[in-house]
Amino acid sequence: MNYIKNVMDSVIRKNSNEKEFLQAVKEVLFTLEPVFEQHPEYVRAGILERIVEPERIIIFRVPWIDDNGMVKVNRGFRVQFNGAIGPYKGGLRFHPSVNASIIKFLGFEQIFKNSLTGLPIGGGKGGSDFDPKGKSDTEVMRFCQSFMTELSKYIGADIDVPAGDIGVGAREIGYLFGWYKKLKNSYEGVLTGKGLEYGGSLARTEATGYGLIYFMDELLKSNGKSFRDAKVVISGSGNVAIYAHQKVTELGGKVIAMSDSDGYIHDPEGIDLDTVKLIKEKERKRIRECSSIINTTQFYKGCLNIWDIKCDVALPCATQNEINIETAKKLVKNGCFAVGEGANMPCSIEAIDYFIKNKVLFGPAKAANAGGVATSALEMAQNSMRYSWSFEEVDLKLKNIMVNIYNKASEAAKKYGHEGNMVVGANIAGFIKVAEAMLAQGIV
Ligand code: NDP
Ligand code: 2IT
Repeated sequence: MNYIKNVMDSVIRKNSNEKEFLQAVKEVLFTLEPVFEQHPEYVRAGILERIVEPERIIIFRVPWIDDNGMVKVNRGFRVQFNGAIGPYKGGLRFHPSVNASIIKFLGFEQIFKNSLTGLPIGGGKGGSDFDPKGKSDTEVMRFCQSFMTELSKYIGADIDVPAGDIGVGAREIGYLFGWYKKLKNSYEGVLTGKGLEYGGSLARTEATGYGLIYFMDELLKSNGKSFRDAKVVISGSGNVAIYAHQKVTELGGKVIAMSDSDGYIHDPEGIDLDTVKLIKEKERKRIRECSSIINTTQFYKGCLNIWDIKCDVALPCATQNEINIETAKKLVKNGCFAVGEGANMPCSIEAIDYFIKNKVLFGPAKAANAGGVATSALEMAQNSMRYSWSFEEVDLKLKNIMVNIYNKASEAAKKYGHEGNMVVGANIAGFIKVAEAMLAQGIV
């Protein structure tokens, strides 16, 4: 369709050096063709031209003092991408690779993901090129305080509500929340992923990993398959990977490999989750340490080689572009029948096309990993009510949300002529709600 190609060309012209952002936009735009054929009013209202342009990007200096008294400077970002259906919502990533392209790709994806949850949250994302690895707790605290000193000018419980992502977990959220409260003298649900003692929601820690497995379980069941006795490979060993492992195991599957940025561990008997939790969550050490605790667990250098292992289900839960076309071919050749994206954009566009062409059951990130942000929205709801639900209540709501996302995406795929294609279905279902809200609200 010429219209979509013209919009894409203009996005390429304006953001030519932002390859991750261009990848994320391209992946969405070309799946929306059947929508624009049926909705000429979206063209007239410039919905597409508006949705690819962030409402606002804030970039700021973050100076802090390390334990040796040296001043360090990092760069902070917040992109408030689209506020049509609710306050901006999305995580903060602290990782040395963070730049405008990465934050914009994540913010763009977040618009559609948040829409799919069915909850009132707009799309946003932020972060910094700060690396929490190897820093002391006091260094991390000073960094978080400096970061929040600037960020606090732009966020609020009804404006923009950040949360965690890579490198931002319970410790960082605690420091960020404490400093916001001190600066603003206001106790509000301005962040999610908070500790249970100060306004966090039960099941938020588990939510992305559990949600991924609830979604994939639905996809597998609808195609006559299940996790029972499935051999599963999960990349990463952070928040998403750990709780995906827990739920896969509960459903009778066996997780045989996990990784971090140094390499991967393989255990044909099944990776021992308590050991991974001890090493990664508690001691903040490298995953290779697991092999010195468990005899049957072997460590191999090079994180991307994890996909050489023969598996039934692959769950990339580390970072963007972990799986390219060569890796996709290897997985298919080895008999992998399902891929679920726990991470954001872990598969390249060519890899996704290859999976779909080869009838691999594919759960795209926007749908499959939406459980985290959905539970963040449940945390916001509980904060507004000044009340909290039990673990079972939140977990049940999460499960229902994931099943609903699956149903919405499969119905949209069918309605627009791509039955069974969850990529097309998730993009279209996520897009239409935002497009309708933008149409109703006029040119803003
Ligand atoms: P964590 O920081 O808890 O864990 C990240 C894991 O991925 C670590 O094992 C890390 O290894 C590995 N990793 C990170 N970057 C790289 C890299 N460049 N190369 C290889 N390995 C890497 O983050 P999360 O588990 O929260 O996030 C994982 C993914 O899930 C991200 O894509 C995130 O955007 C996505 N996501 C997270 C949600 C959440 O609620 N937390 C919600 C939805 C999606 P190491 O320790 O060596 O750095
Ligand atoms: O990518 C994501 O959806 C997240 N990192 C979670 C965002 C959130 O606001 O909980």
